Amino acid sequence: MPIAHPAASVRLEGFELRVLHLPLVSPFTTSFGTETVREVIVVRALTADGDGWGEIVTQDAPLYSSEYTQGAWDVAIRWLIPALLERGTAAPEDVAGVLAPFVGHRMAKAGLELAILDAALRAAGRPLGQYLGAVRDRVPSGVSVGIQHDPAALVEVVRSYLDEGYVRIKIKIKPGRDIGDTAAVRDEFGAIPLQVDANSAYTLSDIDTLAELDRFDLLLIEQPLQEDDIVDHATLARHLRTPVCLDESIVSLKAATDALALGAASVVNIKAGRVGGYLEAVRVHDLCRDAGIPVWCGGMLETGIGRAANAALAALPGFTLPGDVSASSRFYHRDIVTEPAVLDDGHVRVPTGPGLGVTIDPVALEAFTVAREIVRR
Ligand code: OSB
Ligand code: MG
Repeated sequence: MPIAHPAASVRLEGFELRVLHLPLVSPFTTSFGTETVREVIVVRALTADGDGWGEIVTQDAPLYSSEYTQGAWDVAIRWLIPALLERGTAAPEDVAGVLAPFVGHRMAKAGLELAILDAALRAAGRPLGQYLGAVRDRVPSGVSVGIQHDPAALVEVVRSYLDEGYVRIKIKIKPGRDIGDTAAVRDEFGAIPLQVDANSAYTLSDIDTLAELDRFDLLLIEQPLQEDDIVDHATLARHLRTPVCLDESIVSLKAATDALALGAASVVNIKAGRVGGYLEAVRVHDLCRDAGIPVWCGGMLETGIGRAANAALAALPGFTLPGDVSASSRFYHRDIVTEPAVLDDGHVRVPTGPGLGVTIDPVALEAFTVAREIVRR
């Protein structure tokens, strides 16, 4: 369902942007590289109705998507924030339209929209989950496991997450680290809910290798081919028994519509940053729900800000598969909110306080800040 009750406008006074460097508890390796520190942009909307917080989920380098920290920082300060401040007063539902003339930069737009959404909902005393249409008070928690030194090491890392209670395991794969890694996890743990994520590391010429994954009864294979390979994903899907799920390719409601029409995905990963905001994410959810396509909530190693918002989103009725909504401790020793997401019986709670329902820890925020800028009207 579309947003049932729109939020009231807030009177924008400015935005504070910060680049944060958060050390990861362990390196995170995907087909596109290894991260040891999470670089992320935190947004604070300064309004006459109170502050709101958002997160721009870009990474330092444009390897997962074309967006990256310095690009998002520049476009936000040079173009997006001035357009919003020029307007002066904005409801969360207005933000995408105000920013629509600027092509792309969806993660930057999403972070600004979230900050305005948080400010508006806090002012109205409304929780984000309720606003988005959440139907659950907690969401099943999956974990995304990076590529390890070897399959034996992967098995031990997976074991520790299963022991913590995660209800679904996703392992990253790449050419040469696919069949062996998947077999090792399947052989060790039997019929656990298991899926793989290739982050665009393959081409259609790898179809025989990808078909070998069919024997592992995976929940899905996520984004085997490149972002704009919609037709090739449809071709691949016809040759695999494993359901094909798209992540990188689903950059908007339109992209999702086209992918479903072509049969390129039988499952969709929804990330608010990738589609330009939580409101567009709800629209993708609604589309997939109407089409009978299961969705799940992806992650971008969010801080407590984005993690709270993801838990709210993942509580919508079409999110029928466990998402990458892990406990904060899966990535961080110390979060920037005072109530980091925790794992309880394999689930993460949907915050119930106004807006995001989390409180920023100003000391932690300051400790991780490496750059800060304020833009006022
Ligand atoms: O492909 O889902 C992905 C992290 C960064 C960029 C892309 C991806 C990921 C993850 C981590 O898999 C998911 C999480 O935040 O738990
Ligand atoms: Mg992915």
